[in-house]
Amino acid sequence: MNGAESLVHSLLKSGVEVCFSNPGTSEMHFVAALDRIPGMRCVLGLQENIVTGAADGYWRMAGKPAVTLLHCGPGLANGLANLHNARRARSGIVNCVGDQATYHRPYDAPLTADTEGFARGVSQWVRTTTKAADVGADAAAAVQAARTSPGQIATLILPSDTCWDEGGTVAAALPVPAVPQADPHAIRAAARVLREKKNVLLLLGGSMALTQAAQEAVQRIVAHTGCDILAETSNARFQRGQGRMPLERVPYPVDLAIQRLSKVEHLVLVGSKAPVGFFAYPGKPSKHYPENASITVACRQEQDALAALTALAEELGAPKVAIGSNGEKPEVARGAPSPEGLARTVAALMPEDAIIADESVSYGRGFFPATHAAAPHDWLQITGGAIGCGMPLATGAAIGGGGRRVINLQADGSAMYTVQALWTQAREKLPVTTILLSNRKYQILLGEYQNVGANPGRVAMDMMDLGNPDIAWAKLAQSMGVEAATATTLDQVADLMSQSFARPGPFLIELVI
Ligand SMILES: Cc1ncc(C[n+]2csc(CCOP(=O)(O)OP(=O)(O)O)c2C)c(N)n1
Repeated sequence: MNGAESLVHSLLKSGVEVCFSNPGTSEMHFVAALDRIPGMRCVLGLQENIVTGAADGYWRMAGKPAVTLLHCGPGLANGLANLHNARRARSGIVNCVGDQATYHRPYDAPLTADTEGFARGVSQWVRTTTKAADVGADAAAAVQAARTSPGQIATLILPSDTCWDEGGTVAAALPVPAVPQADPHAIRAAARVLREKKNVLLLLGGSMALTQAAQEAVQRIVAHTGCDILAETSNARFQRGQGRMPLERVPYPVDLAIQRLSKVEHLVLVGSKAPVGFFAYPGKPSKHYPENASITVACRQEQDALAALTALAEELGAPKVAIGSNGEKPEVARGAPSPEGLARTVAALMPEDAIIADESVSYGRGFFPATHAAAPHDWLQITGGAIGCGMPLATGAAIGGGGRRVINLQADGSAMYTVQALWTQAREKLPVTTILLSNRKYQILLGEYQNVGANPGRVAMDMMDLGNPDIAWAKLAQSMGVEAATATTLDQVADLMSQSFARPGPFLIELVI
């Protein structure tokens, strides 16, 4: 057995079943092993940022890591932005990066790079294997690292001779470390604040704190103490809709965030961080909560948020209460597109258990209020601010979601970073409906420009304009095998959404806004 075969067998033994890949020469033995050994679903992405973003989406829905197959330092580097987003989402991913053979590295051939250096900035675990006999054990260690709570990026660099040399040894799965529990003292301290103080904000972050089960405990705490409640601005996976709390998030715009948090005297954090601005702005504070607010960490990000929230509810003596109805499901909106109208239409039509992949950027700021009463669904956001995440995320979420419909709410500028993901959706026949928000500009940057106190002139305007030429979205999608149509009204979007939900494969609706 060669090293590459031991790699595939060991990954399978550790429960890894999907490989998102963009291979090169140094990975040919890995590719050959995947060809010979059944059991791994191999999905080709046409740029590495598709591969890494899809692995992120897969983890968020499947709760287990996929493996990525990447080519040398530059291939990994192409995937870094979405690995950055994945790290912020606390997703578990195993990256396998093929690299120069050990004995070839000293010759400094063109693709030789500081692969470990590239990996380190986004990975909690990095290892370069040096011989075939270690490949299996290193792969098992990488999976173990990826599965360590809350989810980690593990990058295994494989010089090509470690893959083609004989002597590969299959490794058994290593135990997944138990999710650490919150400190009982921290729970008691948080209970004291919630019981004794006023103007307390319970701030939730991370997928574990936003599951329906966690929200059931949150509902008890809120009903019993009357505390304020919010989720972080960006969340990896948020269970929403009927049966879940109508939770809002810390607003993104700095002034709105400061205003929303202005009365907070005590912050209790569960899987979250005290809110700060995405950026600094001249004359505005970095921290968006009052300077003298106290901070109590009830549960750290890697700790078991469900157990912590349940323990907190018990410590408070909060009786069990049901999560109430979120009201009537909205009706489909008609006429000219508006953010609220689109949100209502999506809420009206989304099938039960849909997955929303949200990279709607400026248009989607207010999508939450109008979608609380939708059918139960999962909402995935871009977590690290590196745009180009939505389409790959939707792709991976569709594979991890086991047939559930994915609705990708997708801003046009961000889409153009990773538009090739559509091709993967077509090839894999994935149930993804993309609603492409075609405003033909970098709208958010126009606002940001004004925030830093400047007025855009011709040159500045041109740098935020995506017209001239306009992107022909329907043709672009069709060229990659995705059915597509353009809508200019909400009535048309509603019709196209219904049509697409009735079909198995992907569909893109360009909504001109
Ligand atoms: C990787 C990366 N490159 C650049 C940026 C800067 N940036 C933030 S938003 C944005 C434009 C977004 O435009 P679009 O997706 O069309 O959304 P809109 O602002 O129109 O709502 C850019 C370029 C970024 N956040 N991440």
